Order: sequence, then structure tokens, then C-alpha cells
Amino acid sequence: MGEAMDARRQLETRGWTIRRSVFSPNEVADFRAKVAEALDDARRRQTVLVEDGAEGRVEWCVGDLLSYDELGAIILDERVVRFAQDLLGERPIYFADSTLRLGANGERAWHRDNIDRDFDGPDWKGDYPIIRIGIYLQDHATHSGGLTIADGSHKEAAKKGHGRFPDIRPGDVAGWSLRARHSTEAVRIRMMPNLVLNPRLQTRIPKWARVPDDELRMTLFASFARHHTLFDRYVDYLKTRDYFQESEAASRYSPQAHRLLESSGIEIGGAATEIAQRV
Ligand SMILES: O=C(O)CCC(=O)C(=O)O
Repeated sequence: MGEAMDARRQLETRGWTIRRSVFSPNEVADFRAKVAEALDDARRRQTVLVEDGAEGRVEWCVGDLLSYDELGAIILDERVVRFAQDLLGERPIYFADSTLRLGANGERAWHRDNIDRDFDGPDWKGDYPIIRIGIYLQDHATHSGGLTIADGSHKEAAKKGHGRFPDIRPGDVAGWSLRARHSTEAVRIRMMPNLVLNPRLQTRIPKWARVPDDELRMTLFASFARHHTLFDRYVDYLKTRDYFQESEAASRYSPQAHRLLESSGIEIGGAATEIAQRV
């Protein structure tokens, strides 16, 4: 009970929280192997998307994670679902907004993932109903490559917030509001590893001055929501986004995925409802 309330309170006050040691080291190693297998499989089927940048390549599979049985089992693991439920205060709705990212390309920038990102639209009226769960399968407590997030930035569109590097360790699971400003592939500086620069400046730190990354970056992201008009609005918004249309068109749920959906106790909504009806 205490853990759930603490998590919810942190989400409300800072815009993000970490649940510690959700997965064991063996599970994390197993998940890394599964992510690598899913990518190999997708490469063979030519369903991999690639984004090259100044520092390397990021790859991800087309289709939501539930379309890949072994990855769906990670994001709908009962411990992840419980964490999402603790943060939302109700049974989470899964709406097929999930992806994995393998590798790093240096494309850093502050951004939000809600609709009214930097102006004071409807998203900013009252409590916000959508969160993203991030599962990072390597260390970011003493390495670069993790999440950069701005404390308090989820409260107002005009609020930039205070930049932080959450010390995410393998097995931890992060959760944040889609309204929170954040960036990818955090660069820690060797001399001052907790100094959070603007992500675009992070990119300008030379390699030799950076705390190195841990293993090859593997991350899984899944959004969850609770019933709310702003969630309905977000579902409509996703339908207008090319990347999401492509992902939805490529998604299929196997009998195993259907069983997982049922046993997980989550609700489905948005695109997931339509995908689940496909044969
Ligand atoms: O890659 C990360 O660490 C953050 C992911 C991200 O920016 C997003 O989900 O919008």
C-alpha cells in the first residue's frame, strides 16, 4: 500500500517515479536475449525501422509489442501492470502505444509526448490520465545512456522543470506522465556525472569527457491510461500520426497474446481494441 501511494505521490509531484528491482538480473538477461531475437526476426522479415544519427543507429520493430509474444509478456507482466495501476489509481488501459528501441543514435532533445506539448491547451486542465512505462535493460545509475527528465515540468506547459538523470538500474521500471519534458540517451560528464545539461548540449560533450554507456542500449516503452476525455482525445490524435498508423497496420495478436491480455487483468482501448478483433 505504502509503495503504491509513494509512487503515485512522486508521479504527482515530480512527474516521474522509479519502481526498484521489479525484475531479477536473470530476468533482465533473458529479456535482453528476447529483444535481440525479436529484432533478428524482424530484420529477416524486413519489418525493422532504422534511424541513423551522428552517434549510431537505433532500430525498432514495426507493430506494437503485444504483436511479439515474448515482448508482450514483459510489458504485461503482472508486476508492470501493478505498477501502472498504482500510478493511475485504476485498472490500466493498454492502447497499443508501445515500442522497443535498440541502440543509440545521439538524437537528444527535450520533448513531451502529450498533444498540447508547449502551449496551454486542454491537456493542461486538471489531472492527466496517461503514463509511459520505461523498461531499461542496462545500467543508467553509473553509466550514460539513460533518461533525462525535468522535475515538475508535467504541471504547466510553460514550466521547464529541473533536469534530472534518474538512476535507473537493470530490473528497475520507470514511469512518467506524458506531459513531463524528457529526453533520451542521457550524457553524464566524467567530472560532474550528475550535472544535467540541456540535451542538445549533452550531444556536444566529446566522447572522451563522457561517462561511458553500459551494454548495448535496449529499452521497452508502453503507455497506459485511465478513462478520461483527454485519453479519448489522445486516441484520436494517435490516429492522425503516420508512425502510429504504420504500427497499427502491422500489429497482430496471436492466441498467446489474447490469453495474456485476458490473464493480465488490463483493459484494452484505442487501437488495441481494433487489433484484437483481427484474425
Ligand atoms: O529513450 C528514452 O530514454 C526516452 C524515450 C522517449 O523519449 C519517449 O518515449 O518519448
